Amino acid sequence: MDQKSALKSMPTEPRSFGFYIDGQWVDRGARAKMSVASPAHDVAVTDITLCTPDDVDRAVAAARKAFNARTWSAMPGGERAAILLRVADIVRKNVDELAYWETLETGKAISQSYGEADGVAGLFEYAAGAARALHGDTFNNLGDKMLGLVTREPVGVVGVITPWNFPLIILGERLPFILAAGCTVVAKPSEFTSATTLMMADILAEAGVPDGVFNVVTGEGAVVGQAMTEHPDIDMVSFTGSSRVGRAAIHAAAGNIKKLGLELGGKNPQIVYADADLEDAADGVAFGLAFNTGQCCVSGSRLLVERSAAEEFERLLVEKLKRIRIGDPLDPATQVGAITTVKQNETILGYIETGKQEGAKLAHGGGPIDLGKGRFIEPTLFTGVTQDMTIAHEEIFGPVLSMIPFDTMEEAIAIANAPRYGLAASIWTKDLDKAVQTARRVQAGRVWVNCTITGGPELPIGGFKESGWGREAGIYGVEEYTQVKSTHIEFGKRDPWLE
Ligand code: TXE
Repeated sequence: MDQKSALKSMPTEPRSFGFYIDGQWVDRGARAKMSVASPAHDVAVTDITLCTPDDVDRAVAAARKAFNARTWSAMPGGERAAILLRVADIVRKNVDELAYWETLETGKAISQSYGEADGVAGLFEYAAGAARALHGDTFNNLGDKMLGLVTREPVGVVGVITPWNFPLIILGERLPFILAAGCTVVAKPSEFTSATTLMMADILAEAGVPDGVFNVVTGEGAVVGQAMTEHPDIDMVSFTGSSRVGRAAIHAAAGNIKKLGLELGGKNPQIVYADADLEDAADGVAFGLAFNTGQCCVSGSRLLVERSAAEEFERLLVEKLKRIRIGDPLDPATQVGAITTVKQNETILGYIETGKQEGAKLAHGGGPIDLGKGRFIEPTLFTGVTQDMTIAHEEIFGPVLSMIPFDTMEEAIAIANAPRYGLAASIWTKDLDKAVQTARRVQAGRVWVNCTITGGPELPIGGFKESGWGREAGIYGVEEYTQVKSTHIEFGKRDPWLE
């Protein structure tokens, strides 16, 4: 039995982490700590330091010192690329450890954690190429006397605030690109899932990332995250999380007019036309709903089905939902694990109650699953959902799907675009016209046709409307962490202004 197929045991005692500033692990000292329990086992697995605003100051000072020293920002792209490739290599060597701790803290299926750790290696490899490819522009059309240069410079010190649903991969979609651009970083993972971000500090150091380039502070959002979004010496914050905190970050960033990247909520439609391969579509919709227990910003949480196929599709989907393997996330056969936080568990069950009270019909699921320990929720399908119902437009962030029938493409697009969010959309049809026309008109940063929640580092990530600002990954993702400078160079004798 290889490591991937063995059911790993629980740690015998919680793993204690300090935090990481200027290439040094900082002891917890007198600071308070927080114990994190595995959502699937109710066993304490990690101890996290609750950093203070002073710790944030020290981390920012280290990142600023490293940025100003220019050891990283002025390093040739090729050399930065070599280091980022080494990071990818070391991530691959540590994939077992990373996947294990990711699953212990988030409750997600270990097979998924392996995929995500491997994905992070791929993101570093792609960003290594981008570090070499990043370039500006030249204007040679300004006449013989003038040459125009457009250069890109790293934006400076970047704060990265990440949520608990994908601690490793969300960091992986940002950090390699920020480093490729030549910036330095202060990262703050969610207080519920800090382990893998802290583990990345050792991996980056081993790969040769200079001290001070990557720093990690841990602790509560309202203290540590808030201190970062307000900090006068952080040039840009990349925030991924709730729209509520995203909005607060916009206000906090006003102090020094810092640049913001925001990836916020979603209420993503799965649009199924009657001519789709309904078996494939049902499988994809089940995956889009249940992947990461629906705690996913791009979850397909609304099902828009053409009315003529609605009955047949509901039957196919319910049959698929019954077959999802939910259970101990450390079991390699498990497809869907636990709900990460106590609060999120209550939120999801609350929305299920609201759906029932507002008159939606429960076609499948609708409650917790009792496995004797941990927090698990059945994949849940509501039919008879109308646009005015809460479950039709609010982000639930759990395995709850609202089915809404439509008659025409116009109507499907109108329903798809109704919520205030615009993160992702999936379209299922064999008709090229419908696929492309719908894809062009749906308001979403990511569109999938006959697939869902897939992709690689090449394509950018981000949202329309209240789903956020800016783009991560792809070449756009590196450019996001640069600022553009225009330089005019005049040749020869100046035409005098004064006679
Ligand atoms: O997110 P928070 P929560 C949505 C989802 C979920 C809801 C609440 O709907 O039910 O948000 O989740 C840090 N200044 N998403 O409350 O609080 C916090 O420590 C700066 C969507 O857990 O937004 C963590 O590191 N930072 C989403 C991060 O922000 C602050 C992912 C996210 O936590 C802060 C997660 C503050 N004042 C939740 N307060 C997605 N789109 O992927 C907290 N934080």
